[in-house]
Amino acid sequence: MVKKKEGQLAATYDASKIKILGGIEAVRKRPAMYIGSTGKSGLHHLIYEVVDNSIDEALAGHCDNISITITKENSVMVEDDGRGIPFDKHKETKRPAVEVVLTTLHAGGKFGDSVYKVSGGLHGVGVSCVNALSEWMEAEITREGETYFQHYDRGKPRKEKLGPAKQKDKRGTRITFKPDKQIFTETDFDNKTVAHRLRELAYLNRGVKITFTDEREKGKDNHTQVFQYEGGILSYVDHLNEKKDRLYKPPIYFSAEKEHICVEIAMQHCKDYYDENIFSFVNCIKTKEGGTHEVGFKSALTKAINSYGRKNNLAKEDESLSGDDVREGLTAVINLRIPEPQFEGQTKTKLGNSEVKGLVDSVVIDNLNAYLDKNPAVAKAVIERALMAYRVRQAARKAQELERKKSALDTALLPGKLADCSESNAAKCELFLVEGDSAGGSAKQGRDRRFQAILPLRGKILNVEKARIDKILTSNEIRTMITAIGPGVISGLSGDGGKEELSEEEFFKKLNYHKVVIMTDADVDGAHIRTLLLTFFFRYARKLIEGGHLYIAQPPLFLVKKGKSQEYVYNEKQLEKTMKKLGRDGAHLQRYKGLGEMNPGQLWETTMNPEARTLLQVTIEDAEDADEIFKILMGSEVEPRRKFIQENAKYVKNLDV
Ligand code: 0RA
Repeated sequence: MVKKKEGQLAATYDASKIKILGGIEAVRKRPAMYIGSTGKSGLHHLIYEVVDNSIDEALAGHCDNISITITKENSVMVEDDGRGIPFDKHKETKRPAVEVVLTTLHAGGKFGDSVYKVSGGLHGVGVSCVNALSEWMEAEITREGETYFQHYDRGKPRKEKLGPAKQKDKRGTRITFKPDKQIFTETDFDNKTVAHRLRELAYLNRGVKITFTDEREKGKDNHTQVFQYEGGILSYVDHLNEKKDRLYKPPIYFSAEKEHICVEIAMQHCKDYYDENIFSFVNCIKTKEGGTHEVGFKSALTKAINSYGRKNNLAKEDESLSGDDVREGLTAVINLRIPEPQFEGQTKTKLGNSEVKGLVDSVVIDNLNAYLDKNPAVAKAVIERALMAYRVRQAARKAQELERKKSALDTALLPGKLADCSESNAAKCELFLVEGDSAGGSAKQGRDRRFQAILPLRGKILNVEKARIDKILTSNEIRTMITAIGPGVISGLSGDGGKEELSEEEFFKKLNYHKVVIMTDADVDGAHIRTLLLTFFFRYARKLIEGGHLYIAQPPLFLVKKGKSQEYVYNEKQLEKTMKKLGRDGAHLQRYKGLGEMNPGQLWETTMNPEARTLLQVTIEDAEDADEIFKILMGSEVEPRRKFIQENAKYVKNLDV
């Protein structure tokens, strides 16, 4: 018997408890199965999981404030002013309900009374998982004049305390936890990542006040950030388009509820901007891979605009606007709440529910028709903008057809400047995109011609952010490059990176080289060309990046010689080390400014030889962040652009290949 201390409840471990602990062991044994990874993304997932529960309480209308605090020791406190998780005795286990919630697998996912809970997929694994993966967790709940406290070690309840509440009318839930170093390879939270998600949640849940405090950032302006948006996703679109020239203000907004599904959409077209940015969410989860809600939205948008154009004689009978035309320059946020979402796709971020397509389609048609009828000036501007896109696209298509006819005669179709490799298996092949003819020459001589192909690029390629589609297609450098890599990989002529158009499998078949390596000089010009290439691939061949096929070569910055020994050095830090190792006296330092300064042998040895080189693999963090950065890069302000180019690390992570 456990002796019952004053103010403490006895912990009795009956059969059901053993089952519960079994659940926790399962989570600790295979954490990635529950939270995706044990790296940074899994770590952040812990916070989101806990915050989601408070968001649910807010959605149910019982809570207005949520605060999240990261402490100096990287523990996290999430507090809300909701009803408080009940702590009365659970019937079966005779334990406080909150303990059952925090220690039982999957009990957590359904303990709120909100119907919009996520079953499986990314979220909804339950706070019990967070508990299981934390060195410790503490819950403090105040409701009905009482405060209940419980401490857990690695998911196991240790001590608890029940007493009168300090403040009479106070209520709410506070969960504090410290991620377990035994589980996570990374335990430092990233301020920006967390802030980004919390801001997103605040946009998606109109009015909720989310206060984010990072105690590690004392004295800095991001120490405390408050996110609260009375306009919800309308404010979100406003924010996304902040720096752009808008076609109309404010954004178009509408919402509807049908068959327990809530649809909310905000959208706005921009003038001098040719891409489309559609961000969709289902139960606060970003559906990066799109799905039936996006399909419904897109088809309705095309229909509504075409029918308005015809009805009002704004477009000719034979001018049928395509989806790409009506979405050019569009920013839209789609926010869906649905009782039983089905998530599909590689990253489980594609909505699969088939009934949603027609539902969203009809909501958009009805609301957009009404909006356009009421706002003829906006309607006219939207149609004219789409017509312009239509005409440009027609012209581009014609140019492309002509081109195709011409090149049909030229069977090889390979650009003359390409020095191809002999290997025919694309999986083994590498294509180096090299800046300048002289470096291209060295690379051609230095390479292993069995599997390495070289394509020299002259000067700066087109700035794709500002150029229109017809120009992009007719740019020589881009065309040559597309032909070499495989014409079929370019699918994002709508500017969405080809999200819908090609399956993974089809894409692979069309790729002539499974590694495409950007090799530019280690100076500002080189960085600029690299950025231009990244922009191009991001916009028009995003799958190349997503599939991990795009790399950046790392040429050395210095050669240090002393006596008979010599060493290549790739960064300043390494230089420091090398100088220490070899000794400064009599050391000779050669700085490489360009690839052209190296002879073919050196280029092979330092930058191209798979045994010795370091390649940086290009990754996409997030389309929205990327959009932001490209805007800075290509925008008219020079200073932020220069700064970014100098830092230039956002898209690449270090990877030894
Ligand atoms: C179920 C019932 C009730 C509250 C909650 C769940 C609840 C859960 C969480 C998780 C984080 N914050 C929360 N706040 C509340 C209470 C039902 C009632 O009082 O009648």
